[in-house]
Amino acid sequence: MTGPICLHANIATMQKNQGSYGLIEKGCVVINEDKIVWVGPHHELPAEYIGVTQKHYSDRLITPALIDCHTHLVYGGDRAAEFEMRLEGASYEEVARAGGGIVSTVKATRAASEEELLDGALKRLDMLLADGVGTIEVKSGYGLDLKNELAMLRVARRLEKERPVHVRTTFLGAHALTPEYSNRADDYIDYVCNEILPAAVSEGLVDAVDGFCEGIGFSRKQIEKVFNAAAGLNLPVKLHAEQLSNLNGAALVAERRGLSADHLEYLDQSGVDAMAKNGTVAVLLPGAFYTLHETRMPPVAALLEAGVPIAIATDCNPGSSPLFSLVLAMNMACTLFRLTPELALAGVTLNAARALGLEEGRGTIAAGQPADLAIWDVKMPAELSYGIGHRPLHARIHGGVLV
Ligand code: DI6
Ligand code: FE
Repeated sequence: MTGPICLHANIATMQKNQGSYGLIEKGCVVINEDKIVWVGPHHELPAEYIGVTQKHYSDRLITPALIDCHTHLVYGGDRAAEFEMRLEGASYEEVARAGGGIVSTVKATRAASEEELLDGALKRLDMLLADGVGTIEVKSGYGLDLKNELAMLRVARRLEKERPVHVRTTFLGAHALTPEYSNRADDYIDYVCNEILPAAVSEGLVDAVDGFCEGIGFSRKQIEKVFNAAAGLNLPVKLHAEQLSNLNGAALVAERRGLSADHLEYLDQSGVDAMAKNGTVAVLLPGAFYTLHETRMPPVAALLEAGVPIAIATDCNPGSSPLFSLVLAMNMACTLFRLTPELALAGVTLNAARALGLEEGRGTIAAGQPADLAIWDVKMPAELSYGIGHRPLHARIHGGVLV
């Protein structure tokens, strides 16, 4: 790239204390190499940027590139047959207890080569990128032994080399119990803590540690052990909590000053308070709510009242959320959970950045931030959440490069 470039458009900076969406109508964002160097109204453009290359997007909208902060993108096989079973009346838990569900994806994942896993993940990633995503979190959790958990994480890391995207990896060894360990959940947790996690960390494959705290997953006590292991390795934690029942998982992860508690349909006020006190982000996953015909709403009003930041993600996975569009997740968050479009956009930008433990300011358009931007074929930010099944992305800028 040769010198600064000035982009003209409507700009949703998402900077706090700048009014709704931090919106600047007829604004300019100046990028130089891979950084944003200036943003503001075009009539305030500093003299030094008047002579540089100008690009006019006229009425289009520029936002920070989107961040999908909760996905299970790497997996083998699919679960279309389970989809049919559930439509005939079986519940997600019944399918899981009958050996389907997560464990069936574990079988297919173990049977796949790393190249096959990569090919499948790239297909899904391309759909998310076409939707303006520039940063994605990817969890392990379908390998559930040393060899296959590491393979999943390696594939997740390779995505960053194959496509213009930032990848954060999360270790989810405590996702489900495989047949080798049936009735030996504590032994499996020891294996996770003493062998799989340390091996993944020593290969540099782990940015955070997650677990599934649930009747069909692991107990609080077991998750505590995993969190202790994470703390011993200086890794931040997050948790699938209160998705199908209330085991007080959100309070557990909050008390560990965790990055996020995710799902949260069954969260109660004490969980909300613990999250507020510790700055733990609530990651809401409307794709799973929708797919599982859930009727219990996450306590959005209580979260907002307590000042808990809310993020929105696809939870892209073959079972509970085969959702490949973060823009559609924004629409679902508005219609199903009654978020405002502004909260939905904050949920896939600055609050998603926070759920990943990224530096302060990530997910906003501000001087000094990376030049990771989405340029949309809409005039105003509410339009992003408004459409159902639309593809409003015009182009994306990643590290200062138009992609
Ligand atoms: N909750 C979820 O939504 C995913 N994992 C979890 O603990 C779903 C995983 C799956 O059904 O494959
Ligand atoms: Fe999940």
